[in-house]
Amino acid sequence: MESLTLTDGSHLVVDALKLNGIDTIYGVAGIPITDLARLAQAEGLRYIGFRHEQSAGNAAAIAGYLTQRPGICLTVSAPGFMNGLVALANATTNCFPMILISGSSDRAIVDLEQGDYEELDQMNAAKPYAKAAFRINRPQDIGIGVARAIHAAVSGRPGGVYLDLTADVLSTTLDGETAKASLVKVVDLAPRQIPAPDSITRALELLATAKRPLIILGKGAAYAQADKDIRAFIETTGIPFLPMSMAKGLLPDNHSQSAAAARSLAIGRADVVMLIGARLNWLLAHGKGPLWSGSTRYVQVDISPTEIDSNRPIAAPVVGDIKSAISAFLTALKPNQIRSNAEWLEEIAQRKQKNIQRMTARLNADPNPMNFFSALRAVRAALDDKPDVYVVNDGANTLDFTRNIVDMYEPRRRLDSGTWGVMGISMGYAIGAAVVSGKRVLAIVGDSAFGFCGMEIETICRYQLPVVTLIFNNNGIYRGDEIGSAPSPTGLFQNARYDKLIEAFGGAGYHVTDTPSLIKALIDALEAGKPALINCVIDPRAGTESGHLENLNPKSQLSATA
Ligand code: ADP
Ligand code: TPW
Ligand code: MG
Repeated sequence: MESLTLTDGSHLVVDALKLNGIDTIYGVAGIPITDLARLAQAEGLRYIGFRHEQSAGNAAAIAGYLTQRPGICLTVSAPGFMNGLVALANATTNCFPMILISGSSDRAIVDLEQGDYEELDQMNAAKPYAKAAFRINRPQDIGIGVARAIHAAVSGRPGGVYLDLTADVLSTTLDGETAKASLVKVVDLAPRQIPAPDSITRALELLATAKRPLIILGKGAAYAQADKDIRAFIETTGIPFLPMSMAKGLLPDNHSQSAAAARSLAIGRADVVMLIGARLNWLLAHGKGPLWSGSTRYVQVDISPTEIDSNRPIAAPVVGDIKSAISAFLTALKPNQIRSNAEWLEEIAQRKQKNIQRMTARLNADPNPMNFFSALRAVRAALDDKPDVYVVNDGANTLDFTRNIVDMYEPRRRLDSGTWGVMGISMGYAIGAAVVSGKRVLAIVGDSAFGFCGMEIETICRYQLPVVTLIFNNNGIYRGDEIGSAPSPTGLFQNARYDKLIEAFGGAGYHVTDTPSLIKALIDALEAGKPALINCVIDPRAGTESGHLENLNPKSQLSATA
């Protein structure tokens, strides 16, 4: 008698991921997914084991952003799942495709709340924070469940998807033939969404009436990988552009049409603004208030129809995927339909020149101790001939100053705290970017921001990833405070030697206090392409509370010490 080959749920999950071209898993092992992780590795998937699920999830999310395929994060039940959930919610908020896969405890016990090991109704806990959440209860449903999760993560507006695998499903066996037949290869991962032709005409007509048009590029535009067409549209129309933080480098920051160094003027004076993959959320002051002229009319290109009219009325919505939309714009654009306005470009150029001069003076000063300007002068110098280095950025003042001072020249090279302004993404994003690209990463992080994920330097050393972490160490959240009788709410350990931490794992630690040493440390570390941590001493008085967001910081009218 011919013996039946048997397989089980864990094998099927690995087969289903492989069949769909997924080659990496980011996770933390334990009951009930240890064997699944081992098996994945044995079957040729790359498994990156982290110290905390939040960083594993952040790595998966940024991998999804960079590759247009869902990044996979694997966690254990209840607490492991909850640790990963912050990253899942952050991915959804930022429109990054990822799938959080967690093992879960016995359904019968969980549903009656009988107190199982790591008991939690994970699927329902995930729902409010995910684009979709599914549970697989039978091994024969693994194929369809994985396919559905992949589609949900990547199609339309990308986001985080939760996939619950019960311990039972992972260990249940079924015969090889049935199992094989149950697998599903996803067809057309992210179907094109071609915008209606009349929406394109309407938008072009509005742009043609503009005296002072402006294009704002968001991370949706960077995600879409339509780099050439976006550049062609901007250069053909001559419209100035402004990149949102993670869209920096989509066109090089030194492009003559970049209005980045004249941001307030460009936004305040523009009469028609074309948003491409950028939301009118808090990062653009909701399109209201003193930054805006009040009479601005908008074109908005976005894949999500419900994004339109979310904050301001949109005169010309273009709903579709950016790649198809920009290609449609280029086809429909008539010669000279939109002609660049020399006066408008000149107005921007003059403001740019003035601001750049002011910035240059600040960058060239040599205060002792260093401030953010003199430290970032070193970063600029070190990155000058290395446009392919990924720059990850996490912190408050550290984030604001780096964004404004460090130019980017290639698309999708800048990865940062994003839509939520969340601290602690840096080590996960740095690992994800290094794993996906094999390229060097420079993570520029505040000392507080580093603390949320710092243990992942062990992960970086264990996998020998080319990640250089640069900590702007000003002894605190926003800045360092004088030590009083008790540590202040925003103060951190004074003069901490973060560089010694990485030495515990064989990485290179640097402790620098002046600009020339910082340039040298950065060049050495980046050229070595090995794990390194540069502890850069910044004047504790240099930062401002809440960075550039002082207006969002409610202050008590009563003195705390009264
Ligand atoms: P930023 O923070 O850079 O301003 P946001 O995250 O606010 O960018 O906006 C990104 C927008 O891009 C979201 O509204 C999302 O729906 C949209 N988007 C993401 N991918 C695509 C795509 N491929 N085509 C069209 N729109 C997209
Ligand atoms: C998950 C609140 C915003 S910025 C910040 C915190 C704690 C730290 C800023 O200090 P850092 O940078 O990193 O040293 P710098 O250069 O200004 O000194 N918890 C989460 N997210 C946020 N945003 C906070 C708390 C916060
Ligand atoms: Mg700090």
